Amino acid sequence: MGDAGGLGKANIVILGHTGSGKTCYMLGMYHAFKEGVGEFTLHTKDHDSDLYFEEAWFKIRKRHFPLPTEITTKPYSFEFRHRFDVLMQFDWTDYRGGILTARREATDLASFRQLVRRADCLFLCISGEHLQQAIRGRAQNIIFNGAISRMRVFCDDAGPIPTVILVTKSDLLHHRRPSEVLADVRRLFKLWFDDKRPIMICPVSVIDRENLDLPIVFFLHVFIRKQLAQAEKALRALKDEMEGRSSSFIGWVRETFGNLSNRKLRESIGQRDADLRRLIARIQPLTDRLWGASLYINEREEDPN
Ligand SMILES: Nc1nc2c(ncn2[C@@H]2O[C@H](COP(=O)(O)OP(=O)(O)OP(=O)(O)O)[C@@H](O)[C@H]2O)c(=O)[nH]1
Ligand SMILES: [Mg+2]
Repeated sequence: MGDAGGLGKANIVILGHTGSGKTCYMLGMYHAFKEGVGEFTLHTKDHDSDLYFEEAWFKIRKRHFPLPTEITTKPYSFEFRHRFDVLMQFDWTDYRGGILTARREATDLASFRQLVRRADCLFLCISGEHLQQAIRGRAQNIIFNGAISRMRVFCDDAGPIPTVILVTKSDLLHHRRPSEVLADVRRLFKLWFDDKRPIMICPVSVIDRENLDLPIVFFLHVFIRKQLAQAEKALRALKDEMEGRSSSFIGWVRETFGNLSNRKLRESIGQRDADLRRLIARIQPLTDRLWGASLYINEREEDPN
C-alpha cells in the first residue's frame, strides 16, 4: 500500500473460475462509476484502457460478451474520485480464470500467487448459474465446479483480508428469494466466514446492472475504518508511552508516522484521525447505499490483540 490521495493505494484481486464473469464485472463496475454514482467517479489514466472499457461495455449492452481471458493483462490502475479529489487508487489485474486450475508449469502462476499475497482486498466470483436451484445435496459439486476450493488454496496466503463474494449473473436468480441465495453462498464459502474477516456477499449483474458499484463501496468503507482504527490505536500507544507505560505498537507508530517528537507525532496522528473522520462523512451517501441493498455484510474484523 503506497501513498496516493486520501487513503493510499490498494491492490484488489479478483478470483473466479473461467466463465464466472470477472471481465464483464470489471467492465460493468467501471461503467457504473463512469456515469457517476452521485458525485463519485472512477477513472483510469490510461487512454487505451479507457477506450477498451467503453467499447467492450457498449458491446455487452448488445449481448456481445468479451472473449474468455487467455492471456492476463497488465494491471489496470484506477482512481476513485469524489468531485475532483482522488480518495483512493487501486490496481486491478484481469487474470484468466484458468489460472486457478493451472499446473505448476504455467508461466503466470508465480506472479498470480504473489499478487494474491500482496492483496488488500479479494473479490471472489461464483456464477449465479450454480445457484439457480437450492444447493441441497450439490454443495460439494459446486465447490469443485466453481473452483471455490482452488480459490481457497490461493487465498490462504493472503490472510483474513476484506473479501467480497460476487454472485455474478444475478439476473438468473430472480425466481429465488435473496435471503436463500445468500444462505447458500455462506454454506459454499463457509471457510471464509469462519476466520472473521470483513466480508460481503453481493449479487451483481451486467445485464440488470445490479449492484455494480457496491463492492468497491464496501472495500472503501472497511479500508477507511481500518485506517481510523490504526490512528486511534496509535494515539493510545503514544499516550501510554508519554505516561510511562510501555507499548509494543509504538515502533510501528514511529515507522509509519515518522520519527518525530512526541508532541509533533500526536499532532500528526490527530490530524490523520480528523481527516479520516471527514472522509467517512464525505462517503456517507455511498455507504448508506450498502445498508439499503439485499446483501450479506459483516464489516467487523477481529482484533488480534
Ligand atoms: N446472464 C448473465 N451472463 C453473464 C453476466 N456476466 C457475464 N456473463 C456471461 O458469462 C460469460 C463469461 O464472462 P467473462 O466475464 O468473460 O468471464 P471471466 O470470469 O472473465 O472468464 P475468464 O476470462 O475465462 O476467466 C460471458 O461471455 C457471458 O456469456 C451477467 O451479468 N449475466
Ligand atoms: Mg476474463
